[in-house]
Amino acid sequence: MKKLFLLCSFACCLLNLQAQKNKDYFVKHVEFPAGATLDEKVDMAARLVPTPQQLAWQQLELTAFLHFGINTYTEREWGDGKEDPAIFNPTDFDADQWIRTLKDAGFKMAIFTAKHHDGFCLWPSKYTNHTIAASPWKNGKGDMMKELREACDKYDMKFGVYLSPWDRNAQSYGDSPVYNQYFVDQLTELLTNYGEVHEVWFDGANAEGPNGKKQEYDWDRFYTTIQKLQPNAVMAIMGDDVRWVGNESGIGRPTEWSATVLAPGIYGRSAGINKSLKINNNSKDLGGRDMLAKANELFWYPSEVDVSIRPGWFYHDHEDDKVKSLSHLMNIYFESVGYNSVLLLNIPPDKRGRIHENDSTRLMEFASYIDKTFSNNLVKKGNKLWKANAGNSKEYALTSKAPINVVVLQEDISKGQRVEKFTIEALVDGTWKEIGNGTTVGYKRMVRLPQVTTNKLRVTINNSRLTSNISNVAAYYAEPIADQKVQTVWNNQPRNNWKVTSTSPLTIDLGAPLKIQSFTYAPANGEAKPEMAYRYNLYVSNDGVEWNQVRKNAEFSNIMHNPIPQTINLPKKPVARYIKIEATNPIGAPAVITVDEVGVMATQP
Ligand code: FUL
Repeated sequence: MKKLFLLCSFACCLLNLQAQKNKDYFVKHVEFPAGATLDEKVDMAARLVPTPQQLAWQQLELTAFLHFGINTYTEREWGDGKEDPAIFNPTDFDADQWIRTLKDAGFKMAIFTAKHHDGFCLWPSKYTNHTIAASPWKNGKGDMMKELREACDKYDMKFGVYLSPWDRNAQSYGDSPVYNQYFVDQLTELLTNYGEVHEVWFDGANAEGPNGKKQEYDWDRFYTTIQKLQPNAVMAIMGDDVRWVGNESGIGRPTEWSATVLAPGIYGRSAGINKSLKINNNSKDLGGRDMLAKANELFWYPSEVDVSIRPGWFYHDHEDDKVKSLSHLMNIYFESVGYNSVLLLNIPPDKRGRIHENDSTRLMEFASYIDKTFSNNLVKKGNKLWKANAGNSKEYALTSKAPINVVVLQEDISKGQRVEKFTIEALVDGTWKEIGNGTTVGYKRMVRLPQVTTNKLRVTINNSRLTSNISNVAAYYAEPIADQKVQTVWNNQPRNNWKVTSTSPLTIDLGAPLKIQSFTYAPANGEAKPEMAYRYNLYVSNDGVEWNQVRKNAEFSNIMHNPIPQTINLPKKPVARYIKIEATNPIGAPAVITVDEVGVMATQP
């Protein structure tokens, strides 16, 4: 008996030790001990976790890039550094409009090209004359980074900076220590004078300096400068917190390991490691078992998908009609955010210094579509943590029998990325039918499926590294997106329930209280008319008596020249039965808007 007791205690002790071991996490980096077996490597890989900064960054999901600078005025994508600052003269620079638009579109951080490869600085750097101080904008007295900072503060938007290491204007470029000092000085200005910075983006593009010498960057020094001045910032691309997905087309990987064997380019040893593993940012598999077997180190180095809403990164007039369609943008969204990545979508402000109407209209459509699709999760209790071992399944009831075509899975990555293979089944006519499968999950995996009507799902974790922590299972119905060129869904409410209670200002009783996501003004037949609306105030009400003003002195920008539907997103989604729009035409007289020219996207409250 005593022997049995001792044996049991010993076994318990071993189990405890094992549990203890499994609780040990490695933050951001782990080196495998010499001679580690594949099983030991897999065990360690499962316990590699992000830093708090990397985790917070991943949770942003949607971030925006704003390429703006001397190229905006030259039709070029890469300036050569010889541009005359005199050409830089935005006529209507409006930081508020940039950030308000991004906020309305659901973005959580904006990254600005403080300096692109041409070396022209959007802030009055003390260390060069090639800055906005030498431009006619605000007579050389302006500071764009400061105005952008203030707008970010106003709209609670995180602030990031793109500072191109490659500088085609700096004379010292290629004279490594001198240029490195110059770069650190500029970095210090940006990271000291503009409040909190959450992402520092160092482009990988590089070229020979004017004297033919190659610039050897002092990445260690750049890195410590960031850590010292902005400890909450992640360092992207030529950094070791955020990895470039490997293309600029907005396409992620269906198998996306944040715990990856790809060594970040800024370490001296990285080129050798990546060469011996025969991998680069573009490789298909950066963290599977085959790769673990060959590797000695592993990095928490999650992927960022950067892509422009237009063909170019900078604004060009001729691309005004080439803004990506909603279906294209949604495809990008599903293959970035839905593939365990953060989307960094570039919206290049135009020559005026404003986000162009075509881009903002598309962004609002994008936001409404995402809102509409993902505000109706059909899975019950999907966010109850499920600790799944390989082979485990779990059934999830739907709120009702309904058509679905998207399933979202999430792992609690603060405990590591672990799922290696999963299957999704739906109960159809009493039998389980496989409707989807995949490999990695990570922070978020969206699986698009052929439409199926069901009231129950079964998720199986076929392969897992240790125990997977499934933090969310959700299902949605995403409406098919029709021809993008002509059709935009901007009203989803039956108009026969509506009653016009006043024509001036136009006031509509929607028939019942609704949760309003957006309001659209679509000039009849897409035509500009003298009496059309330009400036407006928008109100909502529950009783038609007390009004809540949701937009004040706003404008349907450029609607006279481009009379396409303009959508006003209402991120707070007010619940209201009445809407009222007070509008004036382009010369300030009362505008005429008919009920058929407005629409709302709304759900039941
Ligand atoms: C590239 C740059 O060369 C492009 O101009 C752009 O800034 C893009 C985000 O990164 O490497």
